[in-house]
Amino acid sequence: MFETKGKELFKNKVAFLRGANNFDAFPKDLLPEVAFAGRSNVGKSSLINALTGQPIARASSTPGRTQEINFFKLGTRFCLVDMPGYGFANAPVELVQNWTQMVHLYLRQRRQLKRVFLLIDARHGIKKVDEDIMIMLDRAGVSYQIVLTKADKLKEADQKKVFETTVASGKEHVACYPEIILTSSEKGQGIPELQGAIYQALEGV
Ligand SMILES: Nc1nc2c(ncn2[C@@H]2O[C@H](COP(=O)(O)OP(=O)(O)OP(=O)(O)O)[C@@H](O)[C@H]2O)c(=O)[nH]1
Ligand SMILES: [Mg+2]
Repeated sequence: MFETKGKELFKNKVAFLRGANNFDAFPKDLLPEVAFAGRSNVGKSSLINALTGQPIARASSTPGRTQEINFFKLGTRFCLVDMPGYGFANAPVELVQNWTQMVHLYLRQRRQLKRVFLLIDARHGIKKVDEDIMIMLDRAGVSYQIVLTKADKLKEADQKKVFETTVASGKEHVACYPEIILTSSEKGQGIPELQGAIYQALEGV
């Protein structure tokens, strides 16, 4: 709906602002933020690169690539926030504890956070770990929108199926935004829609 406005938003110059691994290191400036959360390897960093058209966020096939909360500034307009992923097998206990503490603090207390985009791998759908995060966000009253990723790995019929199941699951959650976006960072699918949704979240329209 706001694709043109969204596209304009992304004409702002992109710069890495900082990485933070504790609450005190979060940037103090009050630019509005949108954050990307989701299981490890779901494609958060890749999606940020697709949105900005620049390889600014480090992406890799090794789960747990992003371990800090990374802030990317778009001009003086807003920040994109790349979260470390959750739920990868054999993650060291300490890492999980640090993640949980830092991410929960960020999600619950960040006043300038306008919306969380919760990424779900289209091949797998919503898993128990995702449900847990959704419940936490519902309870904290943080509004979030589901973004399905890696659509290029599915046939069209399967894309449709996972889309419908995900819409139905989203309806069970009070803080979950009803519209779901199906994306592929690889093919550019859904990127204009997501840019529009970011505009909408920032403007509150
Ligand atoms: N086919 C396909 N592969 C993708 C897509 N998006 C990401 N990938 C691949 O998935 C892997 C993980 O991508 P990342 O963007 O690093 O994932 P992440 O969610 O940031 O991972 P963590 O930082 O570990 O939490 C990489 O090998 C990407 O190339 C997509 O749209 N299509
Ligand atoms: Mg990452």
